[in-house]
Amino acid sequence: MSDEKIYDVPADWKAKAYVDAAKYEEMYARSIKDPNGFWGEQASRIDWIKKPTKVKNTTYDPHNVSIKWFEDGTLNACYNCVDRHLPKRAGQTALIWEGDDPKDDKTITYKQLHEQVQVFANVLKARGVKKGDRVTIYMPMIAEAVVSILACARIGAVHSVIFGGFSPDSIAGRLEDCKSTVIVTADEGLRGGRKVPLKANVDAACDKVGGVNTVIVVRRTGTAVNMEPGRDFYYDDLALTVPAECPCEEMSAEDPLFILYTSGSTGKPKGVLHTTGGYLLYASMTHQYVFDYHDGDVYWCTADVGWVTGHSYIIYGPLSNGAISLVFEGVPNYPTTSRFWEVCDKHKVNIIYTAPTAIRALMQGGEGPVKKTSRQSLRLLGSVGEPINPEAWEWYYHVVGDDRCPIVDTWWQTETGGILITPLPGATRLKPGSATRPFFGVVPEIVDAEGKVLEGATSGNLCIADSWPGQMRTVYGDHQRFIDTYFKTYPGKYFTGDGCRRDADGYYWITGRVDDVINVSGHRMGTAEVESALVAHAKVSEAAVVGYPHDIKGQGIYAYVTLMAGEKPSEELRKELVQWVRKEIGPFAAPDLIQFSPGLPKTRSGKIMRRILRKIAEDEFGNLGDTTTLADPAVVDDLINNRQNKK
Ligand code: 6R9
Repeated sequence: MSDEKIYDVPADWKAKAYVDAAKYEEMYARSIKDPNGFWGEQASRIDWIKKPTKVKNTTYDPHNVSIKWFEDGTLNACYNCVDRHLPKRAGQTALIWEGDDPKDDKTITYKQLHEQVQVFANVLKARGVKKGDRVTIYMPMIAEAVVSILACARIGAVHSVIFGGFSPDSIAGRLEDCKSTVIVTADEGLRGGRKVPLKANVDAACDKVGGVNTVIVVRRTGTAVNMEPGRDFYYDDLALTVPAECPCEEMSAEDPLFILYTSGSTGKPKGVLHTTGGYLLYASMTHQYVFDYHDGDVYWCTADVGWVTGHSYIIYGPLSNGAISLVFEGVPNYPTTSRFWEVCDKHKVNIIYTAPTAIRALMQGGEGPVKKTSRQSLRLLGSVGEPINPEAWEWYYHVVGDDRCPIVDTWWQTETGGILITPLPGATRLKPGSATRPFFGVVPEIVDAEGKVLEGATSGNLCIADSWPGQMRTVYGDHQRFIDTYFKTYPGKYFTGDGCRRDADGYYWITGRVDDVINVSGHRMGTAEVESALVAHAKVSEAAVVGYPHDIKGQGIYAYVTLMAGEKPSEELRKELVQWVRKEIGPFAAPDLIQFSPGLPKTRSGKIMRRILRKIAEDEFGNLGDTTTLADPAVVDDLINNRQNKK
């Protein structure tokens, strides 16, 4: 078993990292034994307006889940990411922006960031935004995305960032849920040489929901877009009309910082709510220790700011640490598949943090496009978003890292705010494919289906026994849904939705979701969302969606579709349905395979048996388990005979 393959901590890492193996054990033990003492001390890593005297006040009691950290402290997150660095590093680069076109780049110092954020904050204020108001941000990967997010934090507005790949319908649903009246967007985005009609998507979303009174448009491509008089304003016009200075709002540690929508097994995406103090402290601390970030290091997280990884590890973690954070507008294979490594050489990147799906896609192009670049500046490689298969891990390690750079495979979720299970590069021996050990303060537990805690080497469902500062506080506007989703399955514990194995060395191996969430190229979505998009099509009567193993995407989307009476399956209809889902949710949710099936396997009470559909999609139909409870067992033969070819 590949369990036995172990990479030792390199000697130079042991010597110079913040934490070596002995220190990890000592700090971890302390963090568990005395969370109040441990986190109380850590609180001083951020600047408070009023220092907290209380540390942890949390309960997972399913009748009354309540999570508060540092509740009597006050602070401002933007101040921590920008203003507090000015005395020492006003002239230091805060952001390196690398455009989609390799000829486009710029740097922004902390002083410039300070100036730009204040102007943006004043623009928001001038449009009536106040503390506690929700501001929706639908932006490409340009510096103004970061600036607008920090501007919200500065004035105490709650940002809700929507990934630029989402459709007008998805934007509309999120606008409606958080009732935001102000949207920040750009005329168009630019990715891989292609234009993304961001403003047009916002217009279409606004046509579906009322209530938006301001759309602020940053010029990216300069193309002419529809501008609704009285509602739509170009950012650069508004910026000319406001003062240069804007003070930071004093926020309570438990005041909301942002909402980020994420998919679960049922229903509409949930508005995951993060608050200010605990989140910021946790993002900052994990960024420093997991990436062993030292002053002057050039750090690059390739995620989009529309996902939690962008929030915590492009913006709040690195900037609170005074880091140099690279923001990349493009994609790994444009103009060529050497792009990632060329960016590393161009900006002398020391730490790169990316997703297994990108690694697997680049692997297909072989070593050539990597080896023609130097990559000498790289010291540490990171992975996030989905399990990294050992083959991809080894390729990342040997081909990209030239056997020189440790890999930190970081497991966490939108809900967790920051990294929970991860190696620390100076402390942890690495096993390819394992996220290894818990971060400070984190107590993973593996439970069986009945909730019994399993000890030692075992596998089951992954829970976390107690709270950590970066944890989400509620589902926006629906605390009961928060409780039902995360604290009811295994009362008294936070249930992650992931399956997990622990080996004899106490290493954790995340095996993927055990609920109806799929992870396609690191994009998390509920199968129910894709199903409801499909059944919204006039010709579809019923749909069931499952994931299946996909060489590059990790999981692909397999849809079983039953048509309305009288409709005939055809290639055209297949294409039409794929286009339909792209339009309804976004391009990343388009089914890879559609199987037209006259019926779906259902129990006599009418429940679709997804277990069977999953097995057929995985080509494991020799082993379907018990099918005797099916209303019509003959359906299964038809499904097997007409299954879609993966190649
Ligand atoms: C940060 C992020 C969360 C889900 C999570 C799990 C999967 C993330 C992983 C990983 C194995 C890792 N996941 N990191 N699985 N190893 N290192 O991705 O948040 O988009 O909310 O997704 O992603 O299944 O439950 P999010």
